[in-house]
Amino acid sequence: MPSLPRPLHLIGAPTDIGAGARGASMGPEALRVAGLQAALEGRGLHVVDGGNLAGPANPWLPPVDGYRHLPQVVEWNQTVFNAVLDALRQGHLPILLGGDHCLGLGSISAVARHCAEAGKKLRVLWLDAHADFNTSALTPSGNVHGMPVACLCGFGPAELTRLAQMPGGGPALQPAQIRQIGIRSVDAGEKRFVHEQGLEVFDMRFIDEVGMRQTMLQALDGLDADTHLHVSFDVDFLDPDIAPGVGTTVPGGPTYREAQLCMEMIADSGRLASLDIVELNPALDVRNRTAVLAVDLVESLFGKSTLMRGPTIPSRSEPG
Ligand code: 6HN
Ligand code: MN
Ligand code: MN
Ligand code: MN
Repeated sequence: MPSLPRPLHLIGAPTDIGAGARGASMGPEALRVAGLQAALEGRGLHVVDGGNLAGPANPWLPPVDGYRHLPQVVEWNQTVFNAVLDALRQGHLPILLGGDHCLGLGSISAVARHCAEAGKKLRVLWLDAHADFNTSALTPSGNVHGMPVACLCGFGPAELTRLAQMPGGGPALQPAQIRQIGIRSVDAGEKRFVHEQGLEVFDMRFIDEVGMRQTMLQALDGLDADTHLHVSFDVDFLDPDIAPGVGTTVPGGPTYREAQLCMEMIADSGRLASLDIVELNPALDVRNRTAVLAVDLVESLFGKSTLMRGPTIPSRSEPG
């Protein structure tokens, strides 16, 4: 049974502090220009745009001890953490407009903290071409946008792994709470670490073989009324043919229809309670088309479908 619609709260985080290319700092404005708020309001939802957060500029420096811009990454994530936690405590559904994917750390740390306070279970869907499971020892780049999942699981610098301040001092997430979908680029050391930690990865090979529908049934399996579902949507999840406006394109991603089905099935679960839209890079886009596509997909994520009522598909809605 879907929960009552709560106000959506847009939080802009205009930075590319963790990325390997400049430009994701323009993401929030590109999503606004593409009509995000009006599209969601068109679905009958109440949308509050809280504007943009502020933080340090990008000094564009090489890595120090395996991290690029760690002090600035910490500052941005602390600010995102505070804003997302505020929105959740107001009963709003936060939508983080990135910004690069290092901000998933602050956002999901806040969600984990909120779930701990509210006694809710947490499931995270990580839609991405990349596993983002590097550490300072494994990273080929030093870019922290390749590390947020590892940091959320407790593998990273204390300033980042302790952001959530979880009861008992543990990490924000356990690998068992995460489902990664669309993965097709994992670095060599990162791959070993993903296996070691037992992350559940629905990679493109899996999606090719079983299809997006079966993939999503598995990724969403076990959600109940006490589960908070967080979606971290890295726009490079999408095939670069339809979504060129990202810094780290990887060929062979989900098609338009596969991505729509993914979003529609998440909407059908009725559990979506927080969202990141990250890695959109307008400097690399073509006439804002990737932002327009992201808005289209987010509409589906919030329940837009082609027909009011389609023919019945066996076991389309899972019992429970
Ligand atoms: N993203 N695995 C590469 C790295 O530098 O660690 C790419 C990471 C991309 C991160 O797209 O959010
Ligand atoms: Mn990512
Ligand atoms: Mn990515
Ligand atoms: Mn749509």
